[in-house]
Amino acid sequence: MSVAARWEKQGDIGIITVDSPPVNALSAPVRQGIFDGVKALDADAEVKAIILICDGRTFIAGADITEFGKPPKGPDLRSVQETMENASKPIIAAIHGTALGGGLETALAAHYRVAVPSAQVGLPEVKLGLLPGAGGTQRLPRLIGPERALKVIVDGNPIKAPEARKLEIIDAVVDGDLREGALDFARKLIDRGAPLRKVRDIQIDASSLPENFFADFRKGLNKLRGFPAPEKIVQTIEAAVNLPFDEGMKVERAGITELMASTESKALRYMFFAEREVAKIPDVPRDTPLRKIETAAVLGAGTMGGGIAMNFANAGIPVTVIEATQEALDRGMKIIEQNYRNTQAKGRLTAGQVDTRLSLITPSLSYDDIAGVDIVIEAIFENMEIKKEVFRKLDSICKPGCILASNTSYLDLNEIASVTGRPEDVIGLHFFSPANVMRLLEVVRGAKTGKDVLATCMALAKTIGKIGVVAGVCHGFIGNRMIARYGGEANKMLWEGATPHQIDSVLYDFGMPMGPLQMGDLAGLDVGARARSEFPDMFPIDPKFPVIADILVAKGRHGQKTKAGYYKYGDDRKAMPDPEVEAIIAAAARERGIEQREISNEEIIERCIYAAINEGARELEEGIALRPCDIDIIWINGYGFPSYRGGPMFYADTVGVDKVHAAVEKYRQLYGDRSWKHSWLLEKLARAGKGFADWKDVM
Ligand code: T1G
Repeated sequence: MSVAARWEKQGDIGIITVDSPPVNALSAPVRQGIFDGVKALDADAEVKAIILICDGRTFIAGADITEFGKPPKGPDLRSVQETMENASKPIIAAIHGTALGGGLETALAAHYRVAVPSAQVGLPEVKLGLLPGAGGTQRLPRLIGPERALKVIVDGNPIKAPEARKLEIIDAVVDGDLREGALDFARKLIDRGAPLRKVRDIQIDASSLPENFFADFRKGLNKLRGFPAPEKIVQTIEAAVNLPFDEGMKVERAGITELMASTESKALRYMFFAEREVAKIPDVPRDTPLRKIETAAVLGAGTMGGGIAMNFANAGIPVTVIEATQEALDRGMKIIEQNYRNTQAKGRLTAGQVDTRLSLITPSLSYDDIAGVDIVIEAIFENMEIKKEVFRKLDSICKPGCILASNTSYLDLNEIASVTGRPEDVIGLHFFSPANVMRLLEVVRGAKTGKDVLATCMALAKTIGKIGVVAGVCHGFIGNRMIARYGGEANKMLWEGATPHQIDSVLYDFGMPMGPLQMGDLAGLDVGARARSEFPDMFPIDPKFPVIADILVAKGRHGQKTKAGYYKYGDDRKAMPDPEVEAIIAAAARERGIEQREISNEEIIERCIYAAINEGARELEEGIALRPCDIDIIWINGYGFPSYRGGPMFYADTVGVDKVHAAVEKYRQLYGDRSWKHSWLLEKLARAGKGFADWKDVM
């Protein structure tokens, strides 16, 4: 008997209990334990039925993702399932927590399934770039029909137990103690001599499918750029409809084998663990005591401040919003309400929920109203002197222990903290716009930020539905410092002859949600131009390549809002290439003696993406980023870098760090050190033939 799964008898009912924290994933010992338990109990003449149940927080949450890509050990999952399905007595899967992926597939190989009301079941493999590889694509369509099954598997989201009961994925929802409920269910099966119902034997009536069902479904897949799994899933469901079970299983096997080896799936599996890794701060123990955060305040009711306040209200935390004037406060509150009403109109919130959230947001003009809150987040002008003044005030008004956070995107947090008497309570919480939508939160750790403050803010990130990533203090922290290189190279290539449409198209095809120039038009070119003119030292400009956007703004081309920026826009706000812009740039280039040339698509990728990778490598050297996966999480959740490429640092490994390094060296020779500053880490990895996955080996 393996420690991962034990078995016992209670009267004439056998019970196999899986006990493999944290989520009872189907590791080799778990598979071996279930396999041996079924064999032993099936051979025991006294046993009339067998229950498969799990200890801990959940039923089996899937295959053990950490085993992927490693040589298989012990019986594979399909062998375990065959042993279950061919047992001589009924097997009942008793589900709590989440039965996901291989966990649900194991349950589908049982003859019956019961679950507690709070349980959820699902086949989320598509989110890992995979498809259910243990019969899920063949059994689920037999249980709930191919149409529903296809949607469930391509969607990948869990189904709550009551809904799963309706769909007949489970046979009973048991109230109270799951084990007792399962035993009771088993006894009833024995008493009524219930059949050994095998899901694989259920026939699918292909005639019930709407005409052209699969073809029509495929049309909806086009928006899933770069993800091969959904198409493969369609093929397996077609096989379930058209082929015998065992033939369909071969199609499934071929599909998952191909997907498992794909870069897209490796990237998504990497992201799965990366999202969890970034929550771990090497020098901050997991059990660091947290400060309570039961009330909050936000300074500034502008776009950022309003969005930040909504995050707290959404999490049920009362939040006071402070503004300098009644007019600004009223405007801010109006925008907040409008945002909620828009969500309500889309059916994602009820009127009652909106009212509840609005009731949690209190507008105020007085700092006195926030003297007792647990955390204050300053979201006002990006101006150091103004921020210092505000933090002096907060330091004098806020209660001891209150966390004083700045939403600054660029400024030196240590300098802000230095004007307070409590630098250990000062931290940066850099939200990405729109703050109530974007999942990313850069948690900027000052030199004196307390470990408990850091741990509290990382936990708060999770509470308000964000992914918190720790960043050190530097100009632009992790994300914006890298995006400046990315955008800087795009700007240079405009001078050198690439068109806005070419640059944006190449980067869109690479997988970015939108090219940098179209993004600039969307945000408003005047916004960046104003920032550059007000804070020249914050946005150092390469004198050889001034910012084209400033030239366009000077000509009244502010972007979408003026129907002209890098592109021209009709009433439909569709970006159309504008020969006038190309002429403006060409003329400016001639004036500056910059020779224009044909620029290849490959050069655009290298110069924008590799410049960012090089900057990311430098951030690792400086300790600004804790790990390459932190950088990748930031880019995927803050800038829409394609998840199927795993983030810029993961992407560098797939390209080959030596290739990236060679290109960086080439561009440094051509353009100097400004955007291509030397990274000894990149160089060391390249020379060692290693990737960022092994960066610690060379640090
Ligand atoms: N394998 C290995 N480790 C896993 C794991 C898994 N499947 N799921 C979670 N963990 C680890 C996770 O890394 C973390 O570790 C800890 O467990 C707690 O996880 C054949 C091929 C179950 C809903 O995709 O969705 O089956 O950081 O922080 O928020 O067809 O984990 O503590 O060291 O997420 O309470 C399909 C993935 C696999 C489910 C729990 N299954 N897991 O959420 O905890 S592929 C999945 C989850 C497959 C078959 C195919 C969630 C959860 P650490 P957590 P949580």
